[in-house]
Amino acid sequence: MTLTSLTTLVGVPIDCTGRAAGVERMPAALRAAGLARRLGMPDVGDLPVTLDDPRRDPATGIIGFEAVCAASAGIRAGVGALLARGERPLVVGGCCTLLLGIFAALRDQLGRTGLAFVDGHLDFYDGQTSPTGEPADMELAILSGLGPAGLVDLAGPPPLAASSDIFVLGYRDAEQAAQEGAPDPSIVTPEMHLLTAQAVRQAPAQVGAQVAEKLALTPGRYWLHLDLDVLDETVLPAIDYPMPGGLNWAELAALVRPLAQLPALIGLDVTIYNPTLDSGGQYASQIVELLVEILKT
Ligand SMILES: [Mn+2]
Repeated sequence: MTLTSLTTLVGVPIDCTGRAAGVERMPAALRAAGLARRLGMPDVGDLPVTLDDPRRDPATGIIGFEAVCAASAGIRAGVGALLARGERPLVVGGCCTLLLGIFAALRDQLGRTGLAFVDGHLDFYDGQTSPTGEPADMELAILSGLGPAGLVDLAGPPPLAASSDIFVLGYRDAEQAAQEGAPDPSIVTPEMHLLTAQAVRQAPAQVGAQVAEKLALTPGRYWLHLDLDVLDETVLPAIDYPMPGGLNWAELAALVRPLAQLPALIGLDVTIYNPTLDSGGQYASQIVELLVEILKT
């Protein structure tokens, strides 16, 4: 008997600064906080991928571009093998870069798949406008077909995900991204569904339920991305790019639980918690409790 809506835990210990600055330790930290045991879920360990080249590639503007391509191929293969045997993975990052390999695997194994993208940031920079060059600034754009060859065409002709199948929930950096010259998804990909943190916070449970129902209808299956920086900096300070104006824990659980419960959910990734900023492990425990709360059936 299944006690959760997902079936297998897998870690992706990557940090796209290429400097092992902390988020690559997230899978180990959540395991130490009892994640697999609390979920009663088998744990297949970490995929053998890493990002260890901190140099920003001049051609693409992306840090460690070749390493990002290699890691994405490894994630595509590892997640693809799980999907091929019917698993519904809980993928613990790492940084948001892992979505590229995941969507390549989804396209290989299942075809068209929707995306509920719960994130404090739009992640729609390109290699030139990103202040950092981190691909975790850019993965939503790359998924949508905007970015360098080698990534946008990872699993065939772009895009990896159709913009009309993507719901972006909880972002609050649109003004900053515009100031820095990032492409604006409301202009570049007008079919994409965009809901700010402010909009989500008005009625998180209703938003989550409505998005889940829409994606379950079309395209009929979806992936859930959960970047924990959707939480406010005061309730989760153990992240690298803190921002005010985010959700609290109860609002996030209310938003995500309906999305985590429908049979159309193929898998979930959770990213961006940095254990080196959480010496007592307090936030690791809170993240484990959040995942239990949203995934238990
Ligand atoms: Mn993100």
